[in-house]
Amino acid sequence: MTSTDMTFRWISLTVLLCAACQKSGNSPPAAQAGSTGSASKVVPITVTEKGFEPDHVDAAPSQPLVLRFTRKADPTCADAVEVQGDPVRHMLPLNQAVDVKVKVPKSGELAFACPMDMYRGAIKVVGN
Ligand SMILES: [Cu+2]
Repeated sequence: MTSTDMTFRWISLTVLLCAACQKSGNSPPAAQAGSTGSASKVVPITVTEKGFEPDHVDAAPSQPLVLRFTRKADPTCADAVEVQGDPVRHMLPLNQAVDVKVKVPKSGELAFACPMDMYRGAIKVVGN
């Protein structure tokens, strides 16, 4: 009688645990399911008092790449970013992520910098 009682306790405990883990395990992937449709790799870059962090990004040759700049420093002269070969000056409002699509070359580097060219960074093409 005691062993039957124990078995029943174990079963109900297992059922309870399973229900709990299914609940917590299910919701996060569902929330993240709707990502961007493009296959571009997104690289977060933060603008701090020290400049761009990280200031070097590795990329595969001709890889579709998006630099997601978020400026955390204020004031800073890096309130905008210019990417080599891109005529657009991308303004960087404080604490707001700005996506900049870049054309990664087949080899070498692609530089980016603040408009005064004080803070610099570069995308390095690797694995060629
Ligand atoms: Cu500057």
